[in-house]
Amino acid sequence: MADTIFALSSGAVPSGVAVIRVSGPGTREIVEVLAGRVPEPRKTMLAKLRHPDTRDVLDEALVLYFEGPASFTGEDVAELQCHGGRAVVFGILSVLSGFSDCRPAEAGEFTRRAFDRGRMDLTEVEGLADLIAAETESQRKQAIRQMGGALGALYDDWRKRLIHMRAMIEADFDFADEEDVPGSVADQVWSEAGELGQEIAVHLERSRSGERLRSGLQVVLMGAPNAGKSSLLNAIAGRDVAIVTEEAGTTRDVIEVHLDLGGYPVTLVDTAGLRQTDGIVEREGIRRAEERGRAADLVLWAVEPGGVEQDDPLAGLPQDLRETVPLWTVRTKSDLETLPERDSSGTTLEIPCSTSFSDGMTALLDRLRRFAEETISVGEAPLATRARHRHYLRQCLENLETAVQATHLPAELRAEDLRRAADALGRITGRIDVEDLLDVIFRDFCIGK
Ligand SMILES: Nc1nc2c(ncn2[C@@H]2O[C@H](COP(=O)(O)OP(=O)(O)OP(=O)(O)O)[C@@H](O)[C@H]2O)c(=O)[nH]1
Ligand SMILES: [Mg+2]
Repeated sequence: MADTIFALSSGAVPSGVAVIRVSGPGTREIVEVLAGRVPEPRKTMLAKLRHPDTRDVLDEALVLYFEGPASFTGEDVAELQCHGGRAVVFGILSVLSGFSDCRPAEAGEFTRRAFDRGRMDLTEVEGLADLIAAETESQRKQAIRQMGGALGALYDDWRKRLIHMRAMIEADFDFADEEDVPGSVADQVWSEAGELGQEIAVHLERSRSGERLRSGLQVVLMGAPNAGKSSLLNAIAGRDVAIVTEEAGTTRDVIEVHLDLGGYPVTLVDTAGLRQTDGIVEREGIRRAEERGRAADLVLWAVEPGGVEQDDPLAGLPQDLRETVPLWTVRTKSDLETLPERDSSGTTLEIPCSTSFSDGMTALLDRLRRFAEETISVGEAPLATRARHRHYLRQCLENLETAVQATHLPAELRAEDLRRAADALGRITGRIDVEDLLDVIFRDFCIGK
């Protein structure tokens, strides 16, 4: 029999109210001993919680009881909503450890039990983790939809279609000798398989948006030393995050701030100025700067007045980065010079900007917000949100395409590829052997969830 587990499920104490959650076969008895009786399921009861031996009053609390399987974990669950004082909470937790087969929960263990009992599939579990981690409105929306099962339902539907197709193909080759089974059944199935492949390909194409929304857009400030990158970061963050001096080569570490731009999550990254140098620390800073730049969704290339030769405003930026990452040139310190009208035939968007005037800053932030919106806006359709999803979607699609294209192969082999495609989807929702994955997924949770 499983242990009964318990944990403080609300945030750090002291707090006004603290919620202690208990789940497992011993829950009923524990509530009875502590509160005197077990409330009707799902009805709140105000009760004095007493020490099992001394009968001392530990606290007066609201007690909720959920009878399994109609509970979060699928087991009997109780929630003790007590006062959030340190001594109250730790007193109750220590009394709970005294019950036999009752122990503190591990991180994510309540949710793990919900998954093991089929109350949630893996995408819903991940949605819940994302909801707890969500920092902006759009992240919250995406997480809540995924936690509600929209993504899992989509994959289940595709999986069922694949299983059905496979059954049709197998039926077709079982009866292939009989005259009155028209060969067009198979043709029909393969054309449906082709259509499903298209749907999955489109979904896969859009999965980057879902992932970016989950993790935030990476916008990296790069440029020559002293170009004004750190000043820009500080001005945008509205606080003094990075050190600013007139000395070239001030910043060496990579510095991040998390921004909420109109509900969209953006991580703005400040980096070391790029130049040839013998300093080991600075060289490492530059290496890291370029590495972050390569992984960026957008590079803001900072150029100060007279900072670079006019014929190549991007001088100093590695060639591969110029070609692969979207890039805007930010003309910093625009207060120091009246900028000449620029030829708009230039390849990058140019934004004049000064941390001494708010005008350019507002325009820059506005453009960033629009960029975020265009890159990661959430439509109505559920999006894949993790590299894990993308991995199995790709696997599914490859198998499906192999099945559809292998017209020269016997139907048995093609049906086998359909099975593999369906299995790949089953791994996303956790319907199929994912044991090795589970620890990784649940480890991300906090204790008490
Ligand atoms: N006038 C004016 N000076 C600025 C502006 N932004 C930055 N500066 C000055 O430019 C100098 C360098 O600024 P930083 O923000 O440290 O430049 P950086 O690009 O981070 O430099 P490194 O970290 O050395 O690569 C400092 O003396 C700032 O005060 C601006 O908008 N107007
Ligand atoms: Mg700096």
